[in-house]
Amino acid sequence: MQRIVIYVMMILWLAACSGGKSSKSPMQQHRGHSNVKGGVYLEKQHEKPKANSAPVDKEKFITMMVKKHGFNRQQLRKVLEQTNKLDWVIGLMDKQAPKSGSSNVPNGAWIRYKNKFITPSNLPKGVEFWNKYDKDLQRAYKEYGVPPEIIVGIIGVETGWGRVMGKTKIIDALSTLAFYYPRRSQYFANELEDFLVMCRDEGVDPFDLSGSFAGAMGYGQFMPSAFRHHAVDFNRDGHTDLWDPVDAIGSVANYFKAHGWQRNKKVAVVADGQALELDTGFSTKYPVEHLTKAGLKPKSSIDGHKEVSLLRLDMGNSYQFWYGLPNFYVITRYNHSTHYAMAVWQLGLAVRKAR
Ligand SMILES: [Ca+2]
Repeated sequence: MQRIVIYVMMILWLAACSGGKSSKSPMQQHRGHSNVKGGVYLEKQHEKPKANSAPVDKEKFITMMVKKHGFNRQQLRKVLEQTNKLDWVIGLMDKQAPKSGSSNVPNGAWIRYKNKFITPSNLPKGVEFWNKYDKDLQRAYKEYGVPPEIIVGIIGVETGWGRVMGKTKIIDALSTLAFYYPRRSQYFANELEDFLVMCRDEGVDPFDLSGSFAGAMGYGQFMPSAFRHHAVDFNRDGHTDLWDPVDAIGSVANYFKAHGWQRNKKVAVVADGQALELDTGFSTKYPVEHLTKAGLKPKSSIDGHKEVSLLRLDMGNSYQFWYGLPNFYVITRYNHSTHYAMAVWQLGLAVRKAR
């Protein structure tokens, strides 16, 4: 995952040495330590695998891990035997069923959502985070093209800049959902797979890591598959650690770049006018002239785009329409929601303004 040539690493490593680090992340505290009964590390074992693996079955999952990743069968079985089935996690998952269609009468849904994040008491916390990690944010902007306000916005919405990173043992959450939640068991079995590989490769006891009830980890709440594909060792200490704010900053930036973020391009542009008859949302696509005919006009340049998505924010007494540009869509790759993406962006801009 590290794509930086050696001399850059050395320069950055030297730069990092002058910085000084305060508290240890869970990964740093627990690296090389095991609290699994019987002293279990997830070591490799060379064993001939069986064919026909089906990860939703625990034994078949273990066989797959042995075959695909060289895990030690006995150790992995022991690890999974020590996990707890969390029925409340299944309950919460069921509550997150897909939402029904939105109403056509404004009731302030966007205002309520936004007010969870963009508040007078929250902004100084964002300013503090930004100031503390400004150098790293600038470096992420330089390397990945993703500006500080987007990274600050994501980490702010996800965890309040590291204040709320989740207290559920990730291995309990993921094994519960992988083996006891039929609706999405394959998805979570894949996440459990990536989680166990991460723990082994990073030398961390899987029972030492906590996160969200769905298994999201660290400052940016990466799922294990996002760790595997997009996490980077941004402070160049040889470990990729989502509980380290600097690694999290680089990882979020890398995630955005991989999903098509365009450097120095706009995110969305607010419009004059109303178009209540049109479908809205981050995945809609309209030729710009179609929206003009419908009565909308962007309040500033839309960077020459011929097609945009149409976003609608419920302001309480009325709707506000926005032209969504490709970078807005990229934010929704983190969480598939117009409200989410708009809150990330606007929170980041509000923190920038408050600095
Ligand atoms: Ca690191």
